[in-house]
Amino acid sequence: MKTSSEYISLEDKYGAHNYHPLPVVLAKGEGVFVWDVEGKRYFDFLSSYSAVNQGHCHPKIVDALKKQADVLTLTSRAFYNDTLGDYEKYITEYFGYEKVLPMNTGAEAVETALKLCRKWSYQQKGLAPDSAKIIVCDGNFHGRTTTIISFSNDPDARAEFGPYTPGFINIPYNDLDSLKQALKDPNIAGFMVEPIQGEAGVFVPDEGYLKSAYELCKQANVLFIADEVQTGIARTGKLLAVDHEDVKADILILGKAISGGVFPVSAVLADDEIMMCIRPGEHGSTFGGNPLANKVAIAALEVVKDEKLSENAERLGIILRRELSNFENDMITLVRGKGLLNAIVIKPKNGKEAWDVCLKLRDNGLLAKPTHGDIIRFAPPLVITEDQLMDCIAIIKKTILSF
Ligand code: IF1
Repeated sequence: MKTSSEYISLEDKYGAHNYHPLPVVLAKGEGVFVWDVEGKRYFDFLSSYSAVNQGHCHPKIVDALKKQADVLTLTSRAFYNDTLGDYEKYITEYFGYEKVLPMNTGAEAVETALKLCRKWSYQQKGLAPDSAKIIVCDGNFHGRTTTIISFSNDPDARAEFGPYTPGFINIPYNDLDSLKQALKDPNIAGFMVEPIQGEAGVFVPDEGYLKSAYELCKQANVLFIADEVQTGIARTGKLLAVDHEDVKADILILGKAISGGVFPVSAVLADDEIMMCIRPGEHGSTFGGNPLANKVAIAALEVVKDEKLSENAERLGIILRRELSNFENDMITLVRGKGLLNAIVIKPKNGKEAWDVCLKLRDNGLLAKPTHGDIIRFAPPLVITEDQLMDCIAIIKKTILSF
């Protein structure tokens, strides 16, 4: 058994330096807890960026993986298999769409949605070839492919990866006038938006923004595309974040917790008029819709319902934001979020900033990570109990007061 620092050195020497992880080496996960190689236990307040909403190593989901792994793991889509049809029926009924296109990562699902939207605009809206434009928001994060970072305005995500894919229009987030303006362009095919901007720092748009944006798109015959990779699967206190405003996206993008963090699974859902624009041989993926993914996703989605994770996230999120908003201190300048997708903004003190707070939280048994310098995301697994949440709030308060 190596020490934490030995594991860190291995990654430093042999792994690409495309991340700057918090210095902690994890070896075990169960529910809301993770343990490091020295056996120290932590509350996981990142949930692998909202991929383990059901808690680490949920027994029902792991069991589904184990069972299928002994039978049939991959057929490719060159042949049918006895798990895909059942999964497709289950997930389309679960979210209320006619069809699903199964992929593996969130970025692949976003790319699929963009391609689908463009196809629809040529076949159904009648746009001239190669003229389709898709509106996106400043501060977006939709993944790391070259097309997706082409419309990012985060220099870290974008710099030196050019040349960039054309056909995208950026507008400010949470700004209906700019959307109205952009929709005057007759070549708009779609509007893709995160119902809450995660990476930007958990920006919750004004009440009614999503509903109004949806209606503006309808009037302009433009597809409303919801990227719920991070906000979906009960994270914000409803099954989908768009459910808070009774919006049904034309194209729904899911990932992360659709598998409970047990296996890479993503999905694009739409009704036939849109989904049937892609014909055999025009899109796909070796692992998309594989038997392991299908069984794991069914189990993970059943857990969301069986364990009432949306209700739990709604109720405990209110407690978390109330406790942190009422907490007298001079470092937390803002608390925001919805359900159990929350963030605090840290004002540096004596040269100590969000990163230092996260190091101290780690020492005190809670793992979180800063995003964009001064923002710390608080997103525990949705299986957390009220008592555990109160313990975490005590750790956060104790940590902040220690500066
Ligand atoms: C990283 C955070 C970043 C996403 C939304 C698509 C994807 C993501 C709304 C792509 C992925 C991950 C990627 C990971 C860190 C994390 C993240 F917002 F969740 F914190 F980066 F912004 N749509 N988000 O949030 O899904 O291809 O990763 O499966 O790249 O550093 P993916």
